[in-house]
Amino acid sequence: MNLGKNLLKLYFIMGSPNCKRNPRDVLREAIDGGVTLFQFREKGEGSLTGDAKRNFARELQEICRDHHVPFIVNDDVDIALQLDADGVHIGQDDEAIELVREKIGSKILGVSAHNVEEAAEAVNKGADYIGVGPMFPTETKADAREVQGPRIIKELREAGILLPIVGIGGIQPSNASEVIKAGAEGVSVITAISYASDPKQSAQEFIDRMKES
Ligand code: 3NM
Repeated sequence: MNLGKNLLKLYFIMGSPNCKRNPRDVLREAIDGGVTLFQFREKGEGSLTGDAKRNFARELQEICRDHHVPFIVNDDVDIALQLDADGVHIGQDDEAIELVREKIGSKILGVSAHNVEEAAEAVNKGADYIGVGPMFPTETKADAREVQGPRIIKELREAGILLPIVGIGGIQPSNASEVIKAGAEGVSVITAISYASDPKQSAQEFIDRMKES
């Protein structure tokens, strides 16, 4: 799928463990503030499984639909297909890229990549965008790799990787423009929005700060 120019700009990721308030309200408010794409990522302590996970995903999908925000599922290709989600995001340890592409057809496919080799493989195997991180220190992903900084995005661009890129990990309104300046189309954010006392205001601040870059 050809991603629209600004679709990746403010890519919000969230699951129930990332919220201190009702996740449905958090998502609605974040979308009101300008989130352009949403990823359902139900991982970590206390995360839902089975039917509860699927039903929760469906509720969040409906909120996205009502606001015309694409809904992407992290890792779980089965749920993505069952719900007819707009896409799937996979990491390096998940199912093979080409297999997922075969299963999801023309839906959006995102792949996490950490270096030129992984990025080139994602390009060759049909990813629509790559997620690159961690940009900055993060406590949200227990097994996050060493901080790479926005410099890695510049390196990928210099190596000829043309696919859309989103940076991830520790991104705040104050450092988002560094990620864009390095060559990314957008930023992926969990806690800077999901834990914000005012998710709408946080999302708006991201959008405003990135206009400056
Ligand atoms: N992936 P926050 S870092 C889900 O480096 C995820 O690939 C990362 O959460 C990677 O915005 C990360 O709260 C967590 O730092 C991002």
